[in-house]
Amino acid sequence: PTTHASPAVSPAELAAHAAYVLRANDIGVMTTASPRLYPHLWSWDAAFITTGLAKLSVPRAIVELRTLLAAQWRTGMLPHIVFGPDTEYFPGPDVWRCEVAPTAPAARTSGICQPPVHAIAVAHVLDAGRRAGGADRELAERFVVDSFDRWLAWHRWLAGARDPEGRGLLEIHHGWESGMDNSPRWDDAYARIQPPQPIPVDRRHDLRYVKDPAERPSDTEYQRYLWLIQQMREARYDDDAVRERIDFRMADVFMSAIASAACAVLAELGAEFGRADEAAELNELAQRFRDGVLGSVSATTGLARDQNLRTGAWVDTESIAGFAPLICGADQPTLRRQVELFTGPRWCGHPDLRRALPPSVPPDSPEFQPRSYWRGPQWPVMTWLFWWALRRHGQHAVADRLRAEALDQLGDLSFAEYYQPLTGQALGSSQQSWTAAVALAWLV
Ligand code: 2M8
Repeated sequence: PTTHASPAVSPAELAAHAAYVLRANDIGVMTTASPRLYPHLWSWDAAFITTGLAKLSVPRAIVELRTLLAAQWRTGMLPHIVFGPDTEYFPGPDVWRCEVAPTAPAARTSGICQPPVHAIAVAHVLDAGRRAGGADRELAERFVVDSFDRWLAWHRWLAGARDPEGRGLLEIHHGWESGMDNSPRWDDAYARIQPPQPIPVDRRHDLRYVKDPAERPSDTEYQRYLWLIQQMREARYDDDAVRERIDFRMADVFMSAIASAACAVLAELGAEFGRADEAAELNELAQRFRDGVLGSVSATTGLARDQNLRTGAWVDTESIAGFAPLICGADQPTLRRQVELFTGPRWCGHPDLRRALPPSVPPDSPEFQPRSYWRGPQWPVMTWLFWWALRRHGQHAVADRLRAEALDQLGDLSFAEYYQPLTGQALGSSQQSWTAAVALAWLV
């Protein structure tokens, strides 16, 4: 197959282009996830975007997080989408109709959440503020103090509403909550869902902007996505009622690992800013989620697993989520085995890969589809998250290699949403904000 080489661009040039993308996608108090495909603020995108923005302007980075916080639900939930002034997108506010929920905020939002990477972004803002010094430092420190209780409420909501029995694994009620919408991780659970009546999907907005439908989820998948929204809406987005009646209840191991890491980071901030009790509580949560993740690891494959809470079955489908222990940290033997697998010939070291970066599904897996979204492509934002976590757990050599390969991938200057892993072709949306943001986070 043709491989797509990146022209040699200097780090300064790459950073300048990335900054341009973020500025171009800035519509005032939010940075759209991408210019046309995703013209609103997405929760975990906003966090990654903030780590990049912090390198350009600490005040602007804080604005991004404040916009998200202003849309926090009264329960503590941070919604997965905060809609901007332009309503073009499907499903938009008219489908979610969150006003049926007494706990919804004044802002127009979706009624589900996404992985809680935000505390990691807050730490990056603080770090950038301190590096810059002066007014930026003051602003960043004040932001941590002012917003601490909001992040705490978010983490407490996750623990209470999504892990009520304290098992250490967070449950999700929609594949969109995982951020890995059509990952084969969810295939079996979705296959069991039969909407009682046909649901029209003729308003699909994504297919107007991604030309090859094979790069996006199918209509059948969208029908199930919409059916779940309908179930949540009928339960008025009440956490207990949704948990009882929703057809999709999955313990998401990757989200749990992110929650563990984020609780640990927020605990560090709490300890530093005089919130010792809350820091202790957060450290306990970090440990609880880490235990949950490590308890899911298959002795046979060495990969962490999701669990279907409707059937009790563990999901053995291979995906990048299997490396959740690298995100939350693990005991030495587990960490060693995970690093070996991650860098080995089925994953980053697969001989057919254009670049040694983690594919969302490994090429030898029967579910692998190299052009389809979360079913195979490489995602620069995921590479960044693994890079950040690997460094945190002392795996500097592996992290350095990821960074070098990823910067080479980004040298095509398309800032693609995802890349075909065998050829290196840019896919999905171009000018994707979180892709530009991680370039800045790496370079500046
Ligand atoms: C993708 O998800 C949205 C739905 O939330 C979509 O396909 O319309 C996912 O990649 C998700 O992780 C991401 O946050 C979002 C915006 O980049 O796009």
